[in-house]
Amino acid sequence: MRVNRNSRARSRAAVGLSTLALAAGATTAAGPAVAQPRSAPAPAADCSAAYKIEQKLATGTTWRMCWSYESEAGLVLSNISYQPPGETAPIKVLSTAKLAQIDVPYDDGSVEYSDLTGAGFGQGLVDMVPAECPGGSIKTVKVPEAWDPAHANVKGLCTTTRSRGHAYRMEADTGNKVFQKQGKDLLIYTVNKVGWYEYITEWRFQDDGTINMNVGATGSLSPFDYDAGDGRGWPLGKGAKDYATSHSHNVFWRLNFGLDGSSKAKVEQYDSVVSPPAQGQQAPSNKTTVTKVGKELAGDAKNMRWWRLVSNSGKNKDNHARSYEIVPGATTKYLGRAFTKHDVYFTEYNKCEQFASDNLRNCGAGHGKSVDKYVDGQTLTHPVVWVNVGFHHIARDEDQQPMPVHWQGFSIAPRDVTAMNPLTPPELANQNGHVEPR
Ligand SMILES: [Cu+2]
Repeated sequence: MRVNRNSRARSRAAVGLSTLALAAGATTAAGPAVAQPRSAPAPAADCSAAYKIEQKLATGTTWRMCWSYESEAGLVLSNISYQPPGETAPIKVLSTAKLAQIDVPYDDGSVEYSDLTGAGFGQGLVDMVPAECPGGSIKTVKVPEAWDPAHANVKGLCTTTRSRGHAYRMEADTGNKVFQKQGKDLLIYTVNKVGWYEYITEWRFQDDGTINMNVGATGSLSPFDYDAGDGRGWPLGKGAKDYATSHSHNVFWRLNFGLDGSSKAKVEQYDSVVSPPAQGQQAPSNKTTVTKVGKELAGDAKNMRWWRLVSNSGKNKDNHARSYEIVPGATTKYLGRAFTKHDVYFTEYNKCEQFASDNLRNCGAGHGKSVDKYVDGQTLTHPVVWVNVGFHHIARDEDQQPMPVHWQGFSIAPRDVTAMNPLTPPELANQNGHVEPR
């Protein structure tokens, strides 16, 4: 038997218990433990000082946001804005951003975990030691519905900065001047323990407006999960006796954009098709077309395909509509579930659609509980973006012990948010568009 399953089961039981305890304290206690509708997260409008994150990076860009913590999804970042040098006011990017599920099906079909909604991800927030938040500070997080009410306050949220390497480099036309800048990032992360695993949820805000979101899996493989003798695992101990069962980690993020302060935005899909060289041409040609995504969409990544969210009203100083591009990360798509079959979902905002699967909110009878079901033909006026990044974990000898962090995630990058490179040095500020050589 897999004792880790028992461990997981214990975690699940604990979730149930805490919810029951909560329900017992409420006047309308009734129904199954996991189906309780939860109160919505606090509005993103503003936050008190304790829940504010504001970081001016050495290169002059300021990121501002609020943070909060949900019992299942864990860290929630809200009201996220970006103010690069040269912009007189913050530019809002996202209304809210958080994880929406970690789905973990085992290859032998024996079990599948919903780590956020069914295995205690939120309650599993752990204390960080100062050394794992180098150069930063660790905030105390009050975990709602903590399993151990005596330990509901966890030193669990690190905010710090990190150097990224070159933001750019360019040799001047004349002389030997080199324009170069070393990029800086704001990092925000938590560690959540689920069973034997520890997930690092990291948000990285670059000084050039790019946001990277990644989940790193570390901790350890279940020490009891070594019986995959059916060809669905990998031998880890001496010889070929201890087989660790392979499994997938399908991580979902939910991004509620608020570009330029408005939830209204358009979605566009771009595709490029390369054709063989025409007669007399040196190279193949490449034609890029845009498809307006007017209705809810379950999208599939494809070579030379990408998506962006375009502000309905906000424009940069070149009079170009501000937008953010979704930059996919490496993924191994798991085809076993309807909700894992697609890489990105664009759905019309619905407050009760909070999780990519096993949605805990009560959306009424007949309303689907997973993101594939949320896509049902509605017109997109306030799009919510769900991104699915999968990792098929076939364990290796190096996974013990501890297991090295394996990262999976993606980015969003500004496209026409500023009229030029936001870190352009003053000497080059006139080089926008066609410039006559002097
Ligand atoms: Cu794994």
